[in-house]
Amino acid sequence: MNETSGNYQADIHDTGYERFYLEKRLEGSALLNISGRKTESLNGKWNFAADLYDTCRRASWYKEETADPSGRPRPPDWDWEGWDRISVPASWNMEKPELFYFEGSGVYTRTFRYVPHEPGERLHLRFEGASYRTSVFLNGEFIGTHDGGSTPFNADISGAVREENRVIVVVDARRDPRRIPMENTDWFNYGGIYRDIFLVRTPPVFIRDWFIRLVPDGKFSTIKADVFLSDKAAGGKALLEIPGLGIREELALPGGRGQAEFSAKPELWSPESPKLYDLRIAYIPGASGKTADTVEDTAGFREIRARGHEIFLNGKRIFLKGICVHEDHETLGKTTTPDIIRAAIGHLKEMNGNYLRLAHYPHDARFARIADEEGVLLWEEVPVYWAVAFENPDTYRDAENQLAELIQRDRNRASVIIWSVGNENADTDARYGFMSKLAAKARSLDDSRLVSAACLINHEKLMIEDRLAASLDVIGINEYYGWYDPDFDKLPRILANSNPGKPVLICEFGGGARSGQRGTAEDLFTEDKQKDLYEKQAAAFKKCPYIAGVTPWILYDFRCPRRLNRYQQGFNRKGLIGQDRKTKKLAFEVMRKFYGEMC
Ligand code: GCB
Repeated sequence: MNETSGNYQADIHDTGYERFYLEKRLEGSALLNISGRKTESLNGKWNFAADLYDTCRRASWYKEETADPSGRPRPPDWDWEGWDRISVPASWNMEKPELFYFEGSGVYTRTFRYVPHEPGERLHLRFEGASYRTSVFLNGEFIGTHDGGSTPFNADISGAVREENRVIVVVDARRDPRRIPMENTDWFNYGGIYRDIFLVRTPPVFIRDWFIRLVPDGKFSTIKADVFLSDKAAGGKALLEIPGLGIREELALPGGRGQAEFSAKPELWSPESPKLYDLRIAYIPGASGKTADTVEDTAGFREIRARGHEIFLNGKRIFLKGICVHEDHETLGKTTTPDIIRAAIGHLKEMNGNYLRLAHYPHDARFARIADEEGVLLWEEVPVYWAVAFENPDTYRDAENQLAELIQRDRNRASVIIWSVGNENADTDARYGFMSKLAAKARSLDDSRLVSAACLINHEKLMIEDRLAASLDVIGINEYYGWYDPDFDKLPRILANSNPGKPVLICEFGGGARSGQRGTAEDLFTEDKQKDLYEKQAAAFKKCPYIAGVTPWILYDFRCPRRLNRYQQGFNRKGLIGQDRKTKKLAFEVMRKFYGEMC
């Protein structure tokens, strides 16, 4: 009992209770590259409670205290085993009708058994994605908190794990103006542990990450490799082998990391020929030459560069024929599967496309892996979307961390050619500082890709104008002429007025159409109007020399609480295919034809 307040539970007066949970962070700097490691899945049914008032964290339920500090018994308000069961991974909104609109804290719990396989091994708990703020507890101990709804994170739980374990995960999906994204977005706010969760065993000192790429010098003959150990105090060497190229290179690892460049003549990766090589990295700590850790991965070698107003893949000019896609499924929400990813890639190829914009946040890690195999180029982005709290340093830290986690996760994927640092943000000094710093961060983590963002048009001068462009390699433009601005003729004028000096990607255009709704080219939400708009857009793009690619908005209709008219019914209907991910609208054929004609 709290004597001063006279209440039974002091926590009910503690408005700053969350501070404690923000002191220990699970962040990108500790992100483990799990490629080639054996994982033990914790997917399945977990006990779950919707904890609208965040009482698990306020009242420290994870401590499982059934007495107050004076020893007086206290009735517990939780009931782990008595709670409902819910699937992991899943967007909780899709699990039960009463959770459809739930945006609070959800408490997940389960038990697991752990028996070490090797003396001194470390055990990591790995999340591929949970939205948005995730606090992790094991056996009564607070492990750490992660912010960001779409990037992976892991916690070293070696100090807290036992043979029989209870893990508790609190996922808070509230929308908040300080978060990335902020509280207003044009998509549905799915919550929960919606991607895989598993355990990973490593040796005491292990290979935490690596980065292998072709040096982008136009010669296609130098490979650069970085290897990062878990421990900065560790040394020794790494042996990197790429058998398909006859490569066996040693990297010294002073201070826990090493870098090397070596000559090679790889067969280049491209959409037409997505050649991947197997690679293996062994960590050899001491003079005995004994291997302490090994990882395996695949790598494609390709060069992407921007020069003048063109983009070059492996030295050849390329027009990026793409489409945007959200991670949104009618029955699974934000949870995805390899089949769903392959089907989206199938639709892109049917459209004669070679490129996807994964909007507006990092998609499932398997997307880029499958794109590597299938030969699809990718734009990946962080949800620095609309009116982010650009002046808030904590918001910047969150955005930068999400960017770092995305880049570390996917920088070994040849398919990824562009990092985007944001979408349609109003031009203020704070936004300029925030986003140019993010662009610099992207470059510091990756010297082998292009950096972009969806930039701005000056609607008075009718030209592409955004001071952020100076920090980017490629200028992205979203334009909705013929839809939000019904005066389509502004588009050709804008394209003629502008002299961007860099390649421009039209990273959005489009209009809404409900599947099967017919009418004339004047009737809103008909397939006929959408088709007409696409025809006009395609004709304007063909005449513009500096457009290096386009990604219409969007491949599939997607759920969106802002879209409530009779045609939309809770969905953004700008898809070229309906929400069933099957029914094509008339404009699909327009894009198929346009891409078929573009080289
Ligand atoms: C945009 C946004 C996208 C929206 C789209 C729309 O410019 O970038 O997230 O969904 O427009 O449909 O209005």
